[in-house]
Amino acid sequence: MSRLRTSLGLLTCVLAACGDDGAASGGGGGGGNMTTSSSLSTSGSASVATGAGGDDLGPQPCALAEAEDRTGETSVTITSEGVNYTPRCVRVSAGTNVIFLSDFDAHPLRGGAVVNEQGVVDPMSPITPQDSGTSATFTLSEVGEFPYFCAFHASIGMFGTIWVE
Ligand SMILES: [Cu+2]
Repeated sequence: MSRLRTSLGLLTCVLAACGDDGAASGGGGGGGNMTTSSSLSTSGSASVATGAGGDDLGPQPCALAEAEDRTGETSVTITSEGVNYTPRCVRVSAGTNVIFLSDFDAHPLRGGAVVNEQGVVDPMSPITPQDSGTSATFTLSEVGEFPYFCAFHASIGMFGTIWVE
């Protein structure tokens, strides 16, 4: 992974002829990462990269601190609106029925994390793939962190995380 990122960063530097101030850019590890991320976006989809400007990191994963606290409820509903889930980041109690309401034809649901703006299916996730219908209920009995995403729109931020406590 790190080797891939490094080589991509170097490649970008060669193409962009950005080696002029080697000392300054060498010190900025963060700058290197942003360059890499930007080059990945460009190769993946030009439209997503358009106007990225300083926002090269793309949609951010959920943080536990920002998750909506829905613990203590027997059922919690996550609704998709456009290319967003609401609530996107949520904490629930073990044993909760988490209900996804969505159009799974247009927004196929997957359990797994989004890495470098790409969804990676976790075959062990209790959030099993949904490709049709408009409602799916998952009883989340295992404590843990369960990310999920839309197979079509993960790269533009249609993903979230359920923490089961
Ligand atoms: Cu979607």
